[in-house]
Amino acid sequence: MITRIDHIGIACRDLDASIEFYRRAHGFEVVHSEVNEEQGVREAMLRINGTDDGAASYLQLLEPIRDDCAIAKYLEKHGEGVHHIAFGTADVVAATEAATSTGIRALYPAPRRGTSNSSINFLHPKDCHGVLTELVQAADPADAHH
Ligand code: MC0
Repeated sequence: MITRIDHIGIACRDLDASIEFYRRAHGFEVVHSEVNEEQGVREAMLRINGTDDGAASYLQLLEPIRDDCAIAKYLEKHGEGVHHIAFGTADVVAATEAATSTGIRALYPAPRRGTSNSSINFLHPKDCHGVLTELVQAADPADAHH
Protein backbone atom coordinates (compact mmCIF):
# COMPACT_ATOMS: atom_id res chain seq x y z
CA MET A 1 0.00 0.00 0.00
CA ILE A 2 1.21 3.49 -0.84
CA THR A 3 1.02 5.81 2.20
CA ARG A 4 2.74 9.06 1.20
CA ILE A 5 4.41 11.10 -1.48
CA ASP A 6 7.95 10.34 -0.36
CA HIS A 7 9.68 12.77 -2.68
CA ILE A 8 9.71 14.55 -5.97
CA GLY A 9 13.00 14.09 -7.81
CA ILE A 10 14.33 17.12 -9.68
CA ALA A 11 17.18 16.96 -12.20
CA CYS A 12 19.70 19.77 -11.66
CA ARG A 13 22.79 20.84 -13.54
CA ASP A 14 24.32 22.45 -10.44
CA LEU A 15 23.21 20.98 -7.10
CA ASP A 16 24.53 23.84 -4.98
CA ALA A 17 22.78 26.45 -7.15
CA SER A 18 19.48 24.56 -6.88
CA ILE A 19 19.83 24.19 -3.11
CA GLU A 20 20.40 27.93 -2.88
CA PHE A 21 17.39 28.60 -5.12
CA TYR A 22 15.03 26.61 -2.86
CA ARG A 23 16.50 28.17 0.27
CA ARG A 24 15.95 31.69 -1.02
CA ALA A 25 12.60 31.09 -2.73
CA HIS A 26 10.89 28.99 -0.05
CA GLY A 27 13.20 28.63 2.95
CA PHE A 28 13.71 24.87 2.43
CA GLU A 29 16.78 23.37 4.12
CA VAL A 30 18.86 20.31 3.29
CA VAL A 31 18.35 17.56 5.88
CA HIS A 32 20.44 14.89 4.14
CA SER A 33 22.89 14.65 1.26
CA GLU A 34 24.91 11.83 -0.25
CA VAL A 35 26.50 10.44 -3.39
CA ASN A 36 24.81 7.34 -4.85
CA GLU A 37 27.50 5.79 -7.05
CA GLU A 38 25.22 3.12 -8.49
CA GLN A 39 22.68 5.70 -9.67
CA GLY A 40 25.41 8.17 -10.68
CA VAL A 41 24.09 11.09 -8.65
CA ARG A 42 24.98 13.63 -6.01
CA GLU A 43 21.77 14.43 -4.20
CA ALA A 44 20.20 16.54 -1.48
CA MET A 45 16.95 15.91 0.40
CA LEU A 46 14.91 18.96 1.43
CA ARG A 47 12.22 18.07 3.95
CA ILE A 48 8.84 19.67 3.24
CA ASN A 49 6.36 18.10 5.67
CA GLY A 50 5.66 15.13 7.90
CA THR A 51 3.17 12.51 6.74
CA ASP A 52 0.55 10.65 8.73
CA ASP A 53 2.38 7.33 8.30
CA GLY A 54 5.13 8.73 10.53
CA ALA A 55 7.54 9.56 7.71
CA ALA A 56 7.89 12.72 5.59
CA SER A 57 7.83 14.23 2.12
CA TYR A 58 10.90 15.74 0.47
CA LEU A 59 12.22 17.42 -2.61
CA GLN A 60 15.14 15.41 -3.91
CA LEU A 61 17.65 17.44 -5.93
CA LEU A 62 19.78 15.29 -8.24
CA GLU A 63 22.99 16.27 -10.05
CA PRO A 64 24.76 13.73 -12.29
CA ILE A 65 28.30 12.65 -11.40
CA ARG A 66 28.94 10.96 -14.75
CA ASP A 67 27.76 11.31 -18.33
CA ASP A 68 26.12 7.89 -18.76
CA CYS A 69 23.69 7.99 -15.80
CA ALA A 70 19.91 8.45 -16.02
CA ILE A 71 19.98 12.04 -14.76
CA ALA A 72 22.70 13.12 -17.23
CA LYS A 73 20.71 11.58 -20.07
CA TYR A 74 17.53 13.30 -18.89
CA LEU A 75 19.25 16.70 -18.63
CA GLU A 76 20.67 16.34 -22.12
CA LYS A 77 17.24 15.54 -23.60
CA HIS A 78 14.88 17.63 -21.48
CA GLY A 79 16.93 20.13 -19.47
CA GLU A 80 16.36 20.77 -15.77
CA GLY A 81 13.03 19.90 -14.20
CA VAL A 82 10.87 17.28 -12.51
CA HIS A 83 12.41 13.87 -13.17
CA HIS A 84 10.28 11.47 -11.12
CA ILE A 85 7.73 11.14 -8.37
CA ALA A 86 8.36 8.69 -5.53
CA PHE A 87 5.59 7.03 -3.53
CA GLY A 88 6.39 5.72 -0.05
CA THR A 89 5.35 2.30 1.18
CA ALA A 90 6.11 -0.01 4.09
CA ASP A 91 6.77 -2.86 1.60
CA VAL A 92 8.44 -1.99 -1.70
CA VAL A 93 8.32 -5.58 -2.98
CA ALA A 94 4.57 -5.83 -2.40
CA ALA A 95 3.93 -2.37 -3.90
CA THR A 96 6.02 -3.28 -6.96
CA GLU A 97 4.18 -6.58 -7.39
CA ALA A 98 0.83 -4.83 -7.07
CA ALA A 99 1.82 -2.54 -9.96
CA THR A 100 3.43 -5.22 -12.16
CA SER A 101 0.39 -7.46 -11.72
CA THR A 102 -1.55 -4.81 -13.65
CA GLY A 103 0.93 -4.97 -16.53
CA ILE A 104 3.26 -2.10 -15.59
CA ARG A 105 6.98 -2.83 -16.08
CA ALA A 106 9.30 -2.52 -13.07
CA LEU A 107 12.82 -1.43 -13.98
CA TYR A 108 14.61 -3.74 -11.51
CA PRO A 109 13.95 -7.43 -10.76
CA ALA A 110 14.66 -6.72 -7.07
CA PRO A 111 14.88 -3.51 -5.03
CA ARG A 112 18.08 -1.45 -5.11
CA ARG A 113 19.59 0.97 -2.64
CA GLY A 114 18.12 4.47 -2.49
CA THR A 115 18.70 7.50 -0.30
CA SER A 116 19.66 6.72 3.30
CA ASN A 117 19.65 2.98 2.68
CA SER A 118 16.04 2.97 1.54
CA SER A 119 14.92 0.18 -0.82
CA ILE A 120 13.68 1.39 -4.18
CA ASN A 121 12.29 0.28 -7.50
CA PHE A 122 11.05 2.24 -10.51
CA LEU A 123 8.06 1.81 -12.81
CA HIS A 124 8.61 2.58 -16.47
CA PRO A 125 7.35 6.05 -17.46
CA LYS A 126 5.89 4.70 -20.69
CA ASP A 127 3.58 2.46 -18.60
CA CYS A 128 2.66 5.32 -16.21
CA HIS A 129 1.29 7.96 -18.57
CA GLY A 130 4.68 9.66 -18.92
CA VAL A 131 5.63 9.73 -15.23
CA LEU A 132 8.77 7.92 -14.06
CA THR A 133 7.42 6.48 -10.81
CA GLU A 134 9.62 5.34 -7.93
CA LEU A 135 8.52 3.16 -5.02
CA VAL A 136 10.41 3.69 -1.75
CA GLN A 137 10.61 1.74 1.49
CA ALA A 138 12.50 3.75 4.09
CA ALA A 139 15.19 1.94 6.09
CA ASP A 140 13.52 3.39 9.18
CA PRO A 141 10.08 4.92 8.46
CA ALA A 142 10.24 6.97 11.66
CA ASP A 143 13.49 8.58 10.57
CA ALA A 144 12.46 12.15 9.80
CA HIS A 145 15.84 12.73 8.12
CA HIS A 146 14.99 10.01 5.62
C1 MC0 B 1 12.98 8.95 -19.91
N1 MC0 B 1 11.71 9.12 -20.32
C2 MC0 B 1 11.02 9.71 -19.35
C3 MC0 B 1 11.94 9.91 -18.30
N2 MC0 B 1 13.14 9.42 -18.67
N3 MC0 B 1 9.74 10.09 -19.26
C4 MC0 B 1 9.36 10.68 -18.12
N4 MC0 B 1 10.19 10.92 -17.07
C5 MC0 B 1 11.48 10.54 -17.13
N5 MC0 B 1 12.28 10.77 -16.11
C6 MC0 B 1 11.15 8.74 -21.61
C7 MC0 B 1 11.96 9.39 -22.73
O1 MC0 B 1 11.48 10.67 -23.01
C8 MC0 B 1 11.74 8.43 -23.87
O2 MC0 B 1 10.51 8.67 -24.48
C9 MC0 B 1 11.68 7.08 -23.19
O3 MC0 B 1 11.31 7.34 -21.82
C10 MC0 B 1 13.03 6.37 -23.19
O4 MC0 B 1 13.96 7.28 -22.65
P1 MC0 B 1 15.50 7.34 -22.96
O5 MC0 B 1 15.93 8.74 -22.86
O6 MC0 B 1 15.82 6.56 -24.20
O7 MC0 B 1 16.11 6.67 -21.72
P2 MC0 B 1 16.27 5.16 -21.33
O8 MC0 B 1 15.20 4.30 -21.90
O9 MC0 B 1 17.70 4.78 -21.55
O10 MC0 B 1 16.05 5.32 -19.77
C11 MC0 B 1 14.82 5.73 -19.21
C12 MC0 B 1 14.66 5.01 -17.88
C13 MC0 B 1 15.95 5.31 -17.05
C14 MC0 B 1 13.43 5.54 -17.19
C15 MC0 B 1 14.53 3.49 -18.13
O11 MC0 B 1 16.08 6.71 -16.83
C16 MC0 B 1 16.02 4.59 -15.75
O12 MC0 B 1 16.44 3.43 -15.68
N6 MC0 B 1 15.61 5.27 -14.63
C17 MC0 B 1 15.65 4.68 -13.30
C18 MC0 B 1 16.83 5.13 -12.51
C19 MC0 B 1 16.88 6.63 -12.31
O13 MC0 B 1 16.11 7.38 -12.90
N7 MC0 B 1 17.86 7.07 -11.51
C20 MC0 B 1 18.06 8.47 -11.18
C21 MC0 B 1 17.41 8.79 -9.89
P3 MC0 B 1 10.38 8.84 -26.07
O14 MC0 B 1 8.92 9.10 -26.28
O15 MC0 B 1 11.30 9.97 -26.41
O16 MC0 B 1 10.83 7.52 -26.61
S1 MC0 B 1 18.19 7.97 -8.53
C22 MC0 B 1 17.11 8.12 -7.24
O17 MC0 B 1 16.11 8.74 -7.40
C23 MC0 B 1 17.49 7.44 -5.93
C24 MC0 B 1 18.85 7.85 -5.52
C25 MC0 B 1 16.50 7.70 -4.79
O18 MC0 B 1 15.43 8.26 -5.00
O19 MC0 B 1 16.80 7.31 -3.66
